[in-house]
Amino acid sequence: MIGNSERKLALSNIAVAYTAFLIGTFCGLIQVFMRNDRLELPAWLDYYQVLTAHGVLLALVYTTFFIYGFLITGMSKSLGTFGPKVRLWSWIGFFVTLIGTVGATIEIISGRASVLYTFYAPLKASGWFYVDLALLIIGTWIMSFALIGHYMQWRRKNPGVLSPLFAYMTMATFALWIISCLGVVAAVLFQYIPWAFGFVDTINVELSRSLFWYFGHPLVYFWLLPAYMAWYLVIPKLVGTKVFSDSLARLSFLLFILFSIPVGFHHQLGEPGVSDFWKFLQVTLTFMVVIPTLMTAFSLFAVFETSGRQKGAKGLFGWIGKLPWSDIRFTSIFIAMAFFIPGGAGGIINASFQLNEFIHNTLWVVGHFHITVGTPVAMTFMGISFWLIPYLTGRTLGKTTKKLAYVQIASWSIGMILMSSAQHVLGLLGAPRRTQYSHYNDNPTVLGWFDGFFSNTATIAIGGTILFFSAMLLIVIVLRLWFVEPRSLENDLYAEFPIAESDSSATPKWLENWWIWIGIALALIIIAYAIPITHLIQDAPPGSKGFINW
Ligand code: HAS
Repeated sequence: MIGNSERKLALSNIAVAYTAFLIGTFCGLIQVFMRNDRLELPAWLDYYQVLTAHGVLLALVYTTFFIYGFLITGMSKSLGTFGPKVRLWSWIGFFVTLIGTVGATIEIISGRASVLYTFYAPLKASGWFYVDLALLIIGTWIMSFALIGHYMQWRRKNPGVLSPLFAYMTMATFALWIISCLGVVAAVLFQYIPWAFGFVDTINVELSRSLFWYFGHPLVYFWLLPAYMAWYLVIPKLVGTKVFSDSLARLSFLLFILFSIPVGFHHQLGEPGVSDFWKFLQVTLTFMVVIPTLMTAFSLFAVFETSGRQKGAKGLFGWIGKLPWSDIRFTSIFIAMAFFIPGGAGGIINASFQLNEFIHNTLWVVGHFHITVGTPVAMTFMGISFWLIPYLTGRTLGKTTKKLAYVQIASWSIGMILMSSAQHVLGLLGAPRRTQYSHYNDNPTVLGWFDGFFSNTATIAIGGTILFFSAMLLIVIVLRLWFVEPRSLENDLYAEFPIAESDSSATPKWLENWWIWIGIALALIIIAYAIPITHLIQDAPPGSKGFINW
């Protein structure tokens, strides 16, 4: 069992995560009905307010706090109890992140920051919203540096030894997070805050978006990598085998540090101000990110097959029947992984220069992120919650809760298939995103969008409602695991932290020489960004005044 302070810290992070999840999913329910013109909100609440709350609370707040809850537990489990300094700074980081989160949420709910989670200029929020965002990021940095300190202490005590895989992956995730946040921190401190408080009149819009996406794309891998940690480390344990290859796992995380940052322009392919060459270069690097992803898929299939064959599976696919389907911790994460196959394929379509013209700013992209962050990542976090909360509260996952968990995972999958398929199809037909419902004066083409099996108003609403039901079920499960379930007994399967063995005896030591990898990452970032960012500053068009929609 981990130290008491770490336990409380991890539980505090998870509590904030699920509070954000509760409010965020409720906003999602309101949204599906509004988008279908089936719901009229009271005068004090509008669509963009709800959409901003939904995006920020689920994509940023739920994920971030859950990730820290998971990583704090895993770091304590794999490297030992935190020292007093690490403990103190982790708590300080937690509170700073929390203050930023609460402040930003108040600004959004009070209608002073209806700028969506990408807070694109020239839409302008109140200055305090940006201050709160800065606090949120600084808080996560403090927590990250506290854990980095814990890791460094361990390395000092164990010279020349490779760190446990969980700790290594955590460090790679933080390297990615800290480097990528530099872009958004620069934009918030030097562009948004002076502009929103009226110290300057205008903002360089394209520069602010480029700095945002410098951060925004690695952000999606900051969500994904902790899910990958569960895929690499928890899944082999649950199927009764080892990590397929320690060096492959480490290398794939390193490749994410290298290739996930210098690629932000693939979110701006339709925007002026950046020449085709730089967009092309970053699109090429985007495709490099697919390599560690496919290495992960390969390694997982190898784990499944090895475990199946050990249990006597025959034939090409006999191993499928040998997987532990009656273990919800496994089944939930397996389904999450399966969703990443169409999710990732959609990403490759998005990143293809010409196809991006077709899908950019349509509902297709909304469909894409619901089957990437909304399922592979979120459902992996749900699967982790089924054992992490019992592990931290000292309770067990009882029979009734286990049944509820199966219903929850099944309903999330069905709801997501319905809603995201409808969003993909509607996007292909031309339905825009980031806009409130519009019937475009009943234009026949627009009405035709809603004639299909998937692409009709009912599908999104039914899918969204099932998702909301599933989300509420998850809250019930979380509460049961926290307060209601019986205390776990010794050797209780559902109250352990499952980490598979990883044989690092043949792993090259240079894989843990962070300076080399961070150096290469910075070199790639300079190659991909230095010249276009200089152009955006030197040849900047007149800046834009802010637009306030409240
Ligand atoms: Fe994306 C837009 C490109 C992955 C999230 N993406 C977004 C947005 C979000 C998001 C939130 O190039 C919207 C941002 C906004 O508001 O404007 N995305 C990619 C590419 C990948 C990718 C190339 N995205 C993600 C992940 C996300 C995420 C992961 C969240 C966690 N995305 C884009 C582009 C845009 C974009 C453009 C901008 C669109 C526009 O114009 O606005 C790649 O990383 C994907 C690689 C993945 C694969 C899949 C491998 C499969 C695996 C599963 C193995 C399964 C097993 C289970 C073993 C190639 C690893 C077996 C199961 C059985 C059933 C057998």
